[in-house]
Amino acid sequence: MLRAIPATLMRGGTSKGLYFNAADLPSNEAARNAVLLAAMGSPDPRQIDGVGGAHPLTSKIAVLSPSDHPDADVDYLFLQAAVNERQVSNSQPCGNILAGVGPWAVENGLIAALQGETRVRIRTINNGSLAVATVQTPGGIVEYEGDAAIDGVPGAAAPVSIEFLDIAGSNCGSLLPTGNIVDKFAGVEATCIDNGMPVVLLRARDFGLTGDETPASLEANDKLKSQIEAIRLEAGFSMNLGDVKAKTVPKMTLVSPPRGGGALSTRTFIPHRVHEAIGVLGAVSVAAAAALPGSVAASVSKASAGWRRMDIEHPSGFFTVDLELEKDGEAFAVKRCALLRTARLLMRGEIYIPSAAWSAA
Ligand code: NQM
Repeated sequence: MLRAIPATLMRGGTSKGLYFNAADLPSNEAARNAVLLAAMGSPDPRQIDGVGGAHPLTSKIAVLSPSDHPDADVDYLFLQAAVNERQVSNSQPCGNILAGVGPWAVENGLIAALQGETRVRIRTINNGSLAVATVQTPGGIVEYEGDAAIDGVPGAAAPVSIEFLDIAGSNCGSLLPTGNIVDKFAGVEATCIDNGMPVVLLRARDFGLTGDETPASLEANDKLKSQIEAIRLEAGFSMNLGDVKAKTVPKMTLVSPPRGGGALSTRTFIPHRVHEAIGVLGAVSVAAAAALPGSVAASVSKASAGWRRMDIEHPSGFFTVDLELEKDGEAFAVKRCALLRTARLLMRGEIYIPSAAWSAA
């Protein structure tokens, strides 16, 4: 018999996924993953037997619970369900799905709403980092409608502002995990950075590209994809991530000079499909790299360490990051990172899971 589990379908930033209360999922990891794959309809290129949208950006999951951390209200575990493989990965955080966590936490009683705005302190379990999301709560009720617009999402919605605390090195141990501002993999110069997301920055022109190719044309370029994957596998070891073959990090970002007045232009492999925009923490990491003198990103960027706000260009517009770096001896440290997202409640109810998934453990 099908089994019903409470779940919420939400758009978080430019991604979409299911939000669960951890207590409603099996505690055994293998059984939990089987349930989540069944919920999304994976593995299947169309995810026809589930609610996944047949793309990694719409096959995402948030597992939420009250936090026992003194500086957090909510614990957020991000899980990426692969579309075509029987795989659920906790190897990366996700700042887009994070945008829905604050509203979900208020609506599900994990934190009491204040009049006007409610600040929700969130710990991302994947890497232990902390963030504060400010949710609009006029009259003590979450307001999803508003006039904030983000590129990659049609229309406008209520703003969810997010401030990240202490994210530099949260996945790899340090902002520049290889200890170098530039490395060489397979003869190609790269900057490896972790300001919330492990990212390898490569110059588009080093692959014979202009950098304004569409995601579809990059995805159709098999030679490019295998070159980039070879670099990714090598960089994974240098970034303290080990063998990344089955991991969704590091992300691979091709950078080129800005076209529309931003700091630089990007195309990001996440890591096999190409992002239609750019991930949140991906953008924050790219922004930090662009501000670091000598990096691959800085070599094509108009930004400098003094910039406080950076528009990162991506295939569907701009991603604005507020960033403050401070000089720490010869190196730079990240002092502040903040940005604007929106989120939308799409559906709340129960997702029906075949019994075989529950007994998968
Ligand atoms: O970088 C896509 C997304 C993401 C991750 C990915 C994200 C982030 O757009 O914080 O948001 O890079 O897998 O959801």
